[in-house]
Amino acid sequence: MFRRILIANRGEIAVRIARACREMDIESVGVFSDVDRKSLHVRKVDRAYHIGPAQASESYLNTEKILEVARRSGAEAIHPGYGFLSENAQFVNACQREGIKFIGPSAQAMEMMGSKTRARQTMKKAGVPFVPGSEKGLESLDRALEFAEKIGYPVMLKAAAGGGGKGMRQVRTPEEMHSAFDLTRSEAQRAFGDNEVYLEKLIENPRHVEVQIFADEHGNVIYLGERECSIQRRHQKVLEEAPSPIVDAEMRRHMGEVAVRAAKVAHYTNAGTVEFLVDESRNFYFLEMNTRLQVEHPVTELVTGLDLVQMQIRIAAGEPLNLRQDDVQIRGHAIECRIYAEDPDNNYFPSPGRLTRIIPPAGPGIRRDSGVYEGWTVPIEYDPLLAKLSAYAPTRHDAINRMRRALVEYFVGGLKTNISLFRRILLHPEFQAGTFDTGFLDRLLQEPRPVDERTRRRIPIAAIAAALFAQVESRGGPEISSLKTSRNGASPEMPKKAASSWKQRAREEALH
Ligand code: MV4
Repeated sequence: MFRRILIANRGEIAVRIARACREMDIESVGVFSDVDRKSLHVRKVDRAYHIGPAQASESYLNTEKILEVARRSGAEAIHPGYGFLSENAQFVNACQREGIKFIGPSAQAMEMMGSKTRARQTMKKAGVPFVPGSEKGLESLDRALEFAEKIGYPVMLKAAAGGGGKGMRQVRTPEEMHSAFDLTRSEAQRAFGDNEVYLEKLIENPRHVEVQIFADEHGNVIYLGERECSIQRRHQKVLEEAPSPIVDAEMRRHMGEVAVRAAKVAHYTNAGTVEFLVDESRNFYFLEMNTRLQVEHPVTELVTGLDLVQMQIRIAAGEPLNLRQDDVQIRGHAIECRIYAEDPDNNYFPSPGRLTRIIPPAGPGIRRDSGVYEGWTVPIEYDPLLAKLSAYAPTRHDAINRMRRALVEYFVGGLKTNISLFRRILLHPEFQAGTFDTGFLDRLLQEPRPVDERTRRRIPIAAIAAALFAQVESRGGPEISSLKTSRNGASPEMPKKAASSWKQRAREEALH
């Protein structure tokens, strides 16, 4: 087993990996940029190294700096987390040249999955169902028109180097194809440095269901069930659950076996996720494979009882999987909410700032994977994910109610969060029935925001309290001003007018 692992990431996922390391008695080495000097992950690792300015290209994406820290710290392996260098095949090769183990798949498997056309050709060989369309790139508009005619409109034009929703476009008529072809091609060139595009039949109102697989370096591959990820917006997942409400035991086995076949044909190793689109008749199609540990891995951990990060580390160290497919059991139901510093009144725009107060939920069946702490300032430079809140219960119904309870308990002060959005999702009849698709959240956000009766009654009270607070604060009352100075670390000032401070105090008491 490794003695020391470098965590090439930040925030909640770096904290998550440090936790696995500590449980395995492995030393963890962290890295941080200028704005992450006081980040939670820096406090959770055994030691941490400064790697440069906030801009990711100069720090978390800087291969040379990361490898230099690995050498200097004596780390034997690197865990990339998600994002940043996690799906960079060149980085995997660079690690190998340095004799440092990359905790993830090989560069070859990563490259193959990075090209959607190569992945489709491989899946075809393995008999994995994928969305009907072209397996090769389309070099000209004429070929695209010809092919679209063959599979029938509407179609989806996609960049071969794309993924996660980038570089794709619906095309509903031959007329639309003319502009769409050139646009998608030049977008792909700009975004990925590769203008290869291909066609797929458009699946209308699909669901996004993904299967977690694990492959060791001895040819053993298992699946750990699926995650339902259709609650998303602009290709950013917002809420995930396991198992999927539309997948029964038979479909689970079928999808799982297909996912294992996909991994085997790609000579895949370590943790991977096979993404499927599910159509309205519950047919499923291979979409792409994510070659990393995913944000939403906790829901799989909750329903399987396994530690996915520990499994990744064991596999990277050359150990065989210590469980067979028959040992994997899906038990209960888990839901994860991604708590972001976002402003619901400003189209969920990032709302970073100082966290003046955090009162976290806890109690039965609640798990919180947080990357922040009270008093810390959320930097504007990165994804403003504060925490992932997960609820686990025997049934989906219980998990929904447990999550609702936890969200009521959760208090985050100092910045805006998307917590209120989850109340709406969890109470929505379509969500509760489990009949939603990938368009659900956009439709929900079109609806006017409901104000429930309890909130409505509190609006005048809140307005009066806010007016009084503003009044007290503008007068620089002693209670408030001493709070302010002590917060800044200076010694509190003595109240200037002792007599009026009693009046002030009395008014504040009355407010309670
Ligand atoms: C599709 C599709 C419909 N038909 N492909 C979006 C993310 C990328 N991984 C693939 N995506 C889609 N591909 C065909 N042939 C619809 C989507 C899609 C989607 C997929 C998964 C989750 C959310 C989505 C939201 C919009 C579109």
